[in-house]
Amino acid sequence: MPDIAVRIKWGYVPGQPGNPGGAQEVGITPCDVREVTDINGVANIDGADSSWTTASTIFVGSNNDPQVYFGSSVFVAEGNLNVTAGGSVSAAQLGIAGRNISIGVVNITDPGSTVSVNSVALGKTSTTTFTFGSNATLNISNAGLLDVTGDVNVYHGAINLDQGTINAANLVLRGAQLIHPAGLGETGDTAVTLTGTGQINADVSNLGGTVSPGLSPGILNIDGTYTQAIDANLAIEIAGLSAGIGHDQLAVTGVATLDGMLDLTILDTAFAPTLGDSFDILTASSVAGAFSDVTGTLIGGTTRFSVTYLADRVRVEVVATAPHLAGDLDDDGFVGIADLNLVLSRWNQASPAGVWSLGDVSGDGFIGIEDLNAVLGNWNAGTPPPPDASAQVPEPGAIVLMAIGVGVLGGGRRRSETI
Ligand SMILES: [Ca+2]
Ligand SMILES: [Ca+2]
Repeated sequence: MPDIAVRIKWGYVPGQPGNPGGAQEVGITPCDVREVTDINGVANIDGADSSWTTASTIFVGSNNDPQVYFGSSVFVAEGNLNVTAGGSVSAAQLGIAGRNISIGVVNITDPGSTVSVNSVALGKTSTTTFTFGSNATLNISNAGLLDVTGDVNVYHGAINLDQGTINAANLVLRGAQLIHPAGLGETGDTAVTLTGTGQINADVSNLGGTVSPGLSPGILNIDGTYTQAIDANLAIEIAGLSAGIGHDQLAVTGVATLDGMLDLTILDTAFAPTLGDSFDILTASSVAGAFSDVTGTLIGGTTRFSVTYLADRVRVEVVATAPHLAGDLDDDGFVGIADLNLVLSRWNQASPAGVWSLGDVSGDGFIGIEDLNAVLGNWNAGTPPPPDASAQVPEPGAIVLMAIGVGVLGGGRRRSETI
């Protein structure tokens, strides 16, 4: 008979008023409590001799109540479920932050720590709506295990893996595919992310979220298929040549079916991609489809990332291109305020040498006056983007004043740095 080590403060448990024998909830306010502004609950399942077993659903944060209370009736329900040092939880389902404005955090960490359920939902449990203002987080680390016989659905929220494992039939990132609950008149927040390193034994469908392998850079393994839809995003960081250490990789054992966005980011100031470098950012048994949009492809004045779809992988290669419009650092075909802001936003910082998209036009691994002059020296060149998509262009006089001011500042710092 395992010990039970559950601590719930201000939550309510089966048999208590408001929840007669219903689901076990961590950090839940009963629906008829309107005056309460903060309800917090914590359950710690700590140690190999600790377990929490229920035949019903565990809600962490708040459950799936269709009502939202505004004004004086707004409340925040925060729940935390921590499964550590070999503790185990078994339940029918796990719901995290299922109500608007609620916060739910589940941590599963250490070898032997396991949460076993039939299904998991982050955000509202509906296929067409999502919670807004809620914060559903599932962290699985250090060999922790989420063992699901059915599906994991992320309607809104984040799954963070740090050498953790998820077993499931399907893991579905919904996010941007969802619409706001009808009639509430609020703008929804659709952020859905799957981040980190570890093992997912499931078919993964990224319908409207962002998959970010690695904790700067790393490999995320999927034993199953990976399907990315038009509204979804794969974020890949590049800081070196080897997968896992130098750059992110999504390693899929099944078929990868691709659409949507690939977002490339050069990360490390010590690494600048050079002509001929290549990076296998996704591996699979086979690759179908292609990303509909790729961002972050500009490297230098004559080099770019090019995406190649091979039979069993997606490879990003550094290729030569015709000379790029001088000073167009953000690669929109126009030299203007966006490019100036890019230089100023990284002013006086180290940079991968010669990476235009990070501001280093001069190739000295530093964002400074030479880079500013490269932008100003070709100001207004190219074709301006549509007016509704562009920022205000400052008066010429303001540009001169700005350049003078930054020039004095930049020159001074640059000199002091080289002494
Ligand atoms: Ca530009
Ligand atoms: Ca520079």
